[in-house]
Amino acid sequence: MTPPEALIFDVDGTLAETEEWHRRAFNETFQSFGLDWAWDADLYRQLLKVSGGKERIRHYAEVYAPPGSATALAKISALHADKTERYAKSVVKGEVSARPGIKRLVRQAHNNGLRLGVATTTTLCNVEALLKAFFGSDARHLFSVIAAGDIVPRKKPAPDIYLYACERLGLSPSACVAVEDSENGVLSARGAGLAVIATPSFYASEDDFSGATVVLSDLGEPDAPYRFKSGARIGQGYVDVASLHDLPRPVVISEE
Ligand code: XBP
Ligand code: MG
Repeated sequence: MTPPEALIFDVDGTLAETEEWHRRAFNETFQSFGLDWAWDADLYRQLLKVSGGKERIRHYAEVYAPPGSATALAKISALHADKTERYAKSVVKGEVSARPGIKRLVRQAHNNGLRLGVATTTTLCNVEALLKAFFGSDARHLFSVIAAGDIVPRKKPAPDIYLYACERLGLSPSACVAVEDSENGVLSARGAGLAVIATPSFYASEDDFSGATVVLSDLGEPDAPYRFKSGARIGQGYVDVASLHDLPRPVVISEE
């Protein structure tokens, strides 16, 4: 099989279990704005069906209609900016750790000439902070494209962010492999025509991953193998560049 030319990573849940830090930051913001709102883990799992922090606040205010909703709806941008600042501070302090295999695969892929990209719903400065925390000053050289947040009008599960990332890389989606952690992410990548390695995150553990090419507990490490869940066989306990060659990729039917 032809090896892929690029790997495109989702951020939240994929590079790290960031959603717990997002949830805490949302709750701190609500308190500081005088809103008597508290998103516990069960509620947050439901709210994560809506991609994007601003969209999630709006959804909660409109659908759950808790006290203070009208005020919150009028202040979504300010609430979200405050939450973003709080979240980024946690990342900068080094509180968030990379999931197994992420740092190893990113560096190995780059050293082997694969292009690297990011396709995420989260805000750009969150991504920059996380990549800097994980890869230091190398981050800007490792990733050729960072597609984030509001750069496309429709967020995941729409395919737009992956189509945008592939276009910026100058590659066909069939030449790229996505790494994702959630059903919305898999639907987005698959809808754009990429093969998908899914590593379900804590909050997405009950999601439907049937659209993924392979589902693994994580990317694995040589001394800490992944648990295989379903789909194509890839690697011997950990995903590396050589094992990507075996990953089945969607067939492109060209229009004559
Ligand atoms: C996951 C999301 C994000 C984060 C919060 O993004 O839906 O909205 O929960 O980020 P992905 P913002 O898995 O695509 O990385 O508040 O910055 O939107
Ligand atoms: Mg994700």
